[in-house]
Amino acid sequence: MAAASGAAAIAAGSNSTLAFDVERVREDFPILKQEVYGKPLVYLDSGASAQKPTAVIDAMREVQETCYANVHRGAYYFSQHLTDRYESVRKTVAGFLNAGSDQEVVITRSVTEAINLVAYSFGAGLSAGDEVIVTEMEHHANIVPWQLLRDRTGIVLKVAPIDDDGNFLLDAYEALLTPRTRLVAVTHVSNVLGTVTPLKEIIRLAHEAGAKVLVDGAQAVVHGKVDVQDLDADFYGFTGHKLYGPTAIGVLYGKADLLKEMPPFQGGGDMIRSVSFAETTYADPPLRFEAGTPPIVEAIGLGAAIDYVNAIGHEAIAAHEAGLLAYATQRLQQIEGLRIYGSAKEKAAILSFTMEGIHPHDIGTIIDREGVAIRVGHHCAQPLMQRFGVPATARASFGLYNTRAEVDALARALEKVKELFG
Ligand code: 7TS
Repeated sequence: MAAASGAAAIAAGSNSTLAFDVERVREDFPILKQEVYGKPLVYLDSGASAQKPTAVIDAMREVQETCYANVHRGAYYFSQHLTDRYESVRKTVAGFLNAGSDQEVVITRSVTEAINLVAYSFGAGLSAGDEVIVTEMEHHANIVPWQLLRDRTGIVLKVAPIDDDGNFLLDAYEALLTPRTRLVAVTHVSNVLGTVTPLKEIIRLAHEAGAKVLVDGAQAVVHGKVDVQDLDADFYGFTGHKLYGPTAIGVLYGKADLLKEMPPFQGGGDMIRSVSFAETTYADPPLRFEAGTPPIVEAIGLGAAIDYVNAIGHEAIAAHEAGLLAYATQRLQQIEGLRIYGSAKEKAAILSFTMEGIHPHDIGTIIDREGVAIRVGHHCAQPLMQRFGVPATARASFGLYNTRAEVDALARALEKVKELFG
């Protein structure tokens, strides 16, 4: 696989945190040179989807230009070669999450698909009266699959609360656990509040109650190192496009003993051992859960994205983003009438806010003309919006390529919004 050009962002020396150079990182992302409305692009929507470095774009092009074929079926060179590369991405992901084995890594098309897979397949072992706990700050992707399961089987869905700052309330959660709790489905990082949930405690308490835990890691793998063995997570899902990789690729990590007992999610090629009209037997995991031609090129892109992030280093990225978050919080707090949602003790670089008397959509539209791209709306977390009594918020989310100058551009643009509405 092409060497990550992110290595360019690391100067000589062993301490990658000190060596992080955001201007050099930005060179890796061609789109950041674009202008919109004659203004430099200030991209503050990485929480929705991150921009792609040249290493990812090149890896996907290289595969399609030089060795493309279908995987897992060809007797010929290119198919075998690409099968090896596809399977090596499984190893890259296993290393990235510190999974015990690459056979615990299921390649999916998104974290949404990963969660639906667990809801359908693990959920097949649940029956009426069994309980699943989610939290108030879940993305719809970690709510609706459980409601569909509830409709199919009669499980009981419980909701663990948060406080007004967005902190996860461990005691209230513990009180929800019962002998009927079979699964806790919880986000690692809230896509609206930035809250980092106390996962180790959540998982320990769930296990004490005999329940398994599925973690939605969509916003977490981007901001810091994840170690599924240290967490003792039973399932952990994430999505490629927020991790500087392509769309239509995701991952489900699952403990081997759990995956082994789970029935297939979808039927088709690749997931079988043998098929006859009388009876079909299924492949072992992870292929049992990868029906049909997989997202081959996208998997190669994900592998390149992980190599890129690894080359820069999680510590360096986390330190850079923590600095941006602190600076942005301080800048935005100076704007009169601006309210920030989410000030949890541990927080990732996501800033949701409203401005008194101004609809978030107006904020988004006006600052767009200044070249500043943020997300406005309910962020696919309508129950969380209801929790805070707002229909929508504006949200700036930061990636490894963002700068303090861009935070200043955001603050200036928001001051303009105020002037217009003042
Ligand atoms: N879970 C969380 C925590 C997310 O933030 C998102 C996407 C998803 C699941 C779904 O990811 P997908 O790749 O399967 O679609 N979040 C957002 C967002 O915050 N703005 O746009 C998409």
